[in-house]
Amino acid sequence: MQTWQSHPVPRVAGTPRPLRLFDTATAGVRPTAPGPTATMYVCGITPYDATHLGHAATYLAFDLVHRQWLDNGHEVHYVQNVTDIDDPLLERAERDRDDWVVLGMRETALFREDMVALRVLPPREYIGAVESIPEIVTAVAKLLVDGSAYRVDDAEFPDVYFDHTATGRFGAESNYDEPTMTRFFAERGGDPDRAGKRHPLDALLWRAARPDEPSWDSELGAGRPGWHIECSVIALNRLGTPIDLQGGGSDLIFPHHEFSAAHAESLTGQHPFARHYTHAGMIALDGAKMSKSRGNLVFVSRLRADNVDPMAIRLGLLSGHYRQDRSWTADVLTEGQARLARWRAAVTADAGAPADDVIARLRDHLSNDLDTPQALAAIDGWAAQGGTDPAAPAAVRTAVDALLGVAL
Ligand code: 5CA
Ligand code: ZN
Repeated sequence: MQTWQSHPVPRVAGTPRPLRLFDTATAGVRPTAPGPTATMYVCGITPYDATHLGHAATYLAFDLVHRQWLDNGHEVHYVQNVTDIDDPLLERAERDRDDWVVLGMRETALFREDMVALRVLPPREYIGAVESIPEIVTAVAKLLVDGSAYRVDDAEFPDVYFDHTATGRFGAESNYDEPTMTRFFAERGGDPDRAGKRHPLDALLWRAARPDEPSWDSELGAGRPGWHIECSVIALNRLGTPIDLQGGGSDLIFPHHEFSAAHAESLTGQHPFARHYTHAGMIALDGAKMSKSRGNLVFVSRLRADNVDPMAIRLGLLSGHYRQDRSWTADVLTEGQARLARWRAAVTADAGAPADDVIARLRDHLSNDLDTPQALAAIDGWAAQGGTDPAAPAAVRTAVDALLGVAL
């Protein structure tokens, strides 16, 4: 898949701070410690609808991780997938009498445009599930050989499942107990009642071809991939293991990231798959979780079409902490717009308060588990202060550009 357009990230004067980030597996804020090249895999969209502000907030959180690592002098090898074949895509295409391939291409193109407008730095590799099928088949075949995977006893549809006990570490990523796992598995795309599974929690690796569904010929028989194995394989084959970070929204903690870790750990024999599993909170609209099934979605593309400045959207989403479930409201956008105007006035003034101190505080807050509310407050304080240093406005503008991704 084609990734989206990048933009230069300026260097910021002063001393960077190593990034500390919350890790779901160890349930605490820990330092990230990448080598010269930091490796990050963030789960991409399932392109059956336009990008809403919940998706955008999640990609913005990992864009800040990307920027903190760049500030610390690391290269960042960032990989993201597109789930361009899965049940929700097929269901939407059927509902709308659309072609599932065209639907996926159209929504992915719109997503790229939204990401460019929001100034989200692109992944180095942007990989679709469909183009990865040969890699996925090889991995599933390996899991079958070593006994981590099995076929259900069904002559018509001999689907392949992953035995969730294969690594002996299941639960290490989410730390959920079995009742919680059982509930989320059923709610989030799992099939606990599929006849022939060894255990209700076992996850689909390869779905044998059904009439009227797309399928691909392979050594496993004709079929299509399950969801979690897609992310394990795309990440492993490009980034190796362990990766520095696997990211997504908190609705991916279980089953998706638990299984993508378990699949990867079975394939490599190494633990952990990721040094950090980091999850963004859910964005709601006026108090109700923004979700496609509820239909209460605010699309980035809709706001752009209404001439809302994407930098005001960015500031609105960053005004809350990335891990906090929070609401998008008209006020959040209005405040984002007002803040953008104040900051623009301050960085185009002839002079301002000295920049060193505010840039140091910006770095301190961002390196502390991406504390954007405090980071934004630090810039607010500087902008309100005024001063006589003629070099300060340009220096703050550069720091806000590089570290917060906001073009003033
Ligand atoms: N393709 C899979 C991941 S491999 C998927 O979950 N796609 S998605 O389109 O449903 O979601 C894309 C990303 O947006 C995921 O990280 C998901 O956790 C996140 N996301 C979805 N809804 C929200 C929301 N309301 N608030 C914050 N993030 C959200
Ligand atoms: Zn994923």
